[in-house]
Amino acid sequence: MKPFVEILPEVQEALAAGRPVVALESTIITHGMPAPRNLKTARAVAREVRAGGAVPATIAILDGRIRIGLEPDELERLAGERDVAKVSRADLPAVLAAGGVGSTTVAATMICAALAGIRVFATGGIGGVHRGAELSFDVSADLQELARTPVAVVCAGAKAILDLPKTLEVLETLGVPVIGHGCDELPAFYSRASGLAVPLRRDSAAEIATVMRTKWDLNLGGGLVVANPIPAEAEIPAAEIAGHIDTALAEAAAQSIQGKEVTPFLLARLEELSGGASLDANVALVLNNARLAAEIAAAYAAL
Ligand code: PSU
Ligand code: MN
Repeated sequence: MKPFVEILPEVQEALAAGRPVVALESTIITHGMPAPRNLKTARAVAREVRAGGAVPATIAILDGRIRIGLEPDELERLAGERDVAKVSRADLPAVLAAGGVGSTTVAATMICAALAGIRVFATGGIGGVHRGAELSFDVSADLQELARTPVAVVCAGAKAILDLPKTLEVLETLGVPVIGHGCDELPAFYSRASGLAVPLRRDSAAEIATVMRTKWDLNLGGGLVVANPIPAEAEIPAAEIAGHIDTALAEAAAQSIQGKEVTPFLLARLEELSGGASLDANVALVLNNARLAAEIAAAYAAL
């Protein structure tokens, strides 16, 4: 593993001492948000993790190496670079072999976090089952990864552009615990509620850490979804964003957008259609998830 993985000394020291570390993904930086907001947000998310008493470890691929934790100039480089490969499980070996640069999705970030021994990861929203998946078969590799890699992913639910009932069904099939943090309904990314019951509810970081610990002590392997609703003051009511989502989906279909491009296309169109409101909400929910992830990492480290 060694030649492929480089861990920032600060992160390595924290891991060796059993101090809390939170993994952060990089696809949200390169494909999820436009510059310069992406870099600003990435820095703010890392600060939020530190404020919560954990060490942030942004994960990406630079010059053919998996990097666990980035120096400030490296984060800036990644955020400013164009045509960065979006790297999921399937892409990891080829990008590393070619010595390339890549940003890691939820799936790939989970893989890299687990390699480094990091158990908690914060993002915006996980990928899931796309609407129309019964015809397109478009199901994010994030779901399979949650079934196999032992990392807790703190998110605001699955992205609202997806088919949330089907996403929940697949997570159940795959044996992935979905824990609502202080909520009875699955959060719907931009909105706090989805009308769908969340399978489990826990109200504190300590209780969530105990579920994680128990799952892994049982040798069940795999990850967990910790679904954390967007703060009330930042949410976009579901009815308000629904029309924009339909419009963006229709445009994606008309333009035959496929594969990896689907999610970035939809997020970018939603931002335009909502006059920037979806981006503001996305930033707010990621920061909120970073705060909770730091708390969970601290609670897990204390067990
Ligand atoms: N969360 C966000 N914005 C994003 C993503 C998550 O707030 O852009 C990224 C994550 O990297 C996730 C990916 O893994 O979107 C899902 O892509 P796909 O649907 O192609 O699997
Ligand atoms: Mn897909």
